[in-house]
Amino acid sequence: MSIRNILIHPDPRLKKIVAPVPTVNDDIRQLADDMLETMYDAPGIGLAAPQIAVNARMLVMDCAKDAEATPEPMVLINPQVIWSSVERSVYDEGCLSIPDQYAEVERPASVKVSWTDLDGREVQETFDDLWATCVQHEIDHLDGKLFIDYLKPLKRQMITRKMQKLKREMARG
Ligand code: K2U
Ligand code: ZN
Repeated sequence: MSIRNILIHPDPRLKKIVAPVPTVNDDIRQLADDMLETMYDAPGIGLAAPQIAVNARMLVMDCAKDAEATPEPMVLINPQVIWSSVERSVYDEGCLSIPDQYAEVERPASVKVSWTDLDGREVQETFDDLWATCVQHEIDHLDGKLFIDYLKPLKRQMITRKMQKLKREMARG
């Protein structure tokens, strides 16, 4: 188990369309463990493999938000949206790769997703509310898309400049 470094935008590794996971093996199970540990440590409610610089089509999430709730960790390998609702919802999104920046993003309110689980079984589930927003946000990461790509160019540029400044300050230590 290890906590991995989370890439900060702008970074070309966050813009890549990542490769499917060929087989679910112990390396993938170890990666899922590291991703969940990294997500809970952030803290976050979702994390996609490219955010920790791993070129693998997989994501983890646990949107059981309140602290008392029993954790509901999910690992989705090679996820695909197979149905989206006509209804849309707006959520004030953030991103662990774009710290402290939030903006309203509109997405389908409900999505049906199919994926392979850690036992190599095909699973399908319909997500609503925050789970729907989160799973779409994470699947976007696997296609090199960030929530700021849904914003107007000026707003996106402003956020990117803030992140470039943050990275310069982090580099100075
Ligand atoms: O992918 C990520 O960077 C983790 C995202 C997942 C997420 C973004 C927007 C809306 C839902 C999920 C977040 O940074 S996790 C932090 C967080 C925590 C509670 C509510 C929203 C976002
Ligand atoms: Zn994100």
